[in-house]
Amino acid sequence: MKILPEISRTLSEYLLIPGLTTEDCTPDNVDLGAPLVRHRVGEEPAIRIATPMVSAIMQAVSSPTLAVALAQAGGLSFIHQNQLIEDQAADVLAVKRHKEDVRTGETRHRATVDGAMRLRVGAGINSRDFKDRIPALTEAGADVLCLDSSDGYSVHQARTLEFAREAYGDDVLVGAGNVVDGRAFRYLADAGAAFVKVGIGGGAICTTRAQKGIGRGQASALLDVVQARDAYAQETGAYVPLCCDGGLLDDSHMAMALAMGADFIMLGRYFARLDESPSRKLQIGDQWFKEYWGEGSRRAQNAARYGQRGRMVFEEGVDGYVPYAGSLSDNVGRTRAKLTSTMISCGSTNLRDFHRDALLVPVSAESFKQTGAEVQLRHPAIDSGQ
Ligand code: RVP
Repeated sequence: MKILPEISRTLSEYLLIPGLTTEDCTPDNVDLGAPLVRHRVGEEPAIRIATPMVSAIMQAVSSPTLAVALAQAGGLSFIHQNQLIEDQAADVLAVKRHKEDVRTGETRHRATVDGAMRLRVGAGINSRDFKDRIPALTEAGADVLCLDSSDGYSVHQARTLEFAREAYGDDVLVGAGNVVDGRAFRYLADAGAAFVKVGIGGGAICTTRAQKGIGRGQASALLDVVQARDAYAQETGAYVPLCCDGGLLDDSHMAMALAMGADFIMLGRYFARLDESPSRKLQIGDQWFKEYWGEGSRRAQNAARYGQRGRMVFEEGVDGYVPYAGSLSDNVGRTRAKLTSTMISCGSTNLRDFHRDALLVPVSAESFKQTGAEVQLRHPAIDSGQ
């Protein structure tokens, strides 16, 4: 047994200190583009995204409708793998058939598209039926795949990556994860992962930490893995992008994750709240909600993701509701504006500079109290003295 000397920290425990904002730091000059897949340092990756946001590999999140809207907004979806192979392949095909959507001038230079101007889409896979699922998804036109597991530091993931590499070489790109430390990153990078996903236990609907005692604060996990990624790039010349996955409660957490070195962000709750997510919208009192459930919940029955056999013996996720938040394009547009504004304050015009120059500071418990000082928000009933 060994205990790490540092405390496990979350993204809320840091703030960014502004850097010098120069004339170049204007909204039009800020590039939020990120590499999605492994590439040689100094070269272009096979896939870039203009908006560093991808949707979680979840039943309640990544449907073809959401995938189309997110690709049009410059991000990318991963169609969930908790369904029959033929159904998932049909979902992928449905997105790839949206070719005509990107012909219009406005969306063209922002949208995430392939060489034939078809929208790009990703798909989840697992380390059990990969020998059948990978060929079917590839045939359907998936641009990138991602191993979907709560704990990716496993020989099963390495074998899946090896199968993809031997069967398809560089033609099939497979991300792996999730991990929370540098050792696990290195293992998956050596096994050929196209990108590595970071985060265990931080998801809004996740109970893994309580059920199994496994996980790590997202900031600590990310900082450790970022160091390993940079060392790996120096040593091998291969840059393996990092995806920060789960537990991002507000837009400032996205800025923090990107500042700490994440290349892009995976979100479940954020997208589940929107019109385009596949879950039911319902009214409770005078408020609208959308359903949102974890892949580790009894409802999802995603045993493959949690290494359980057959029906799930115990749950690692909950089934609930999140406040409805409107359309994807409005929300992603607002988030992009906030990230742009943060980067301008920090004096960066692209994510690579942001990674290099961001100055972060841990905050004390007292600072939290000050931020949360109680102010009664204005309300018509108070204003009218009723
Ligand atoms: P969030 O964005 O906080 O909703 O988190 C989404 C992430 O949570 C997913 O990408 C996945 O890694 C994780 N997840 C999904 N289901 C569960 C669960 O049931 N425990 N966790």
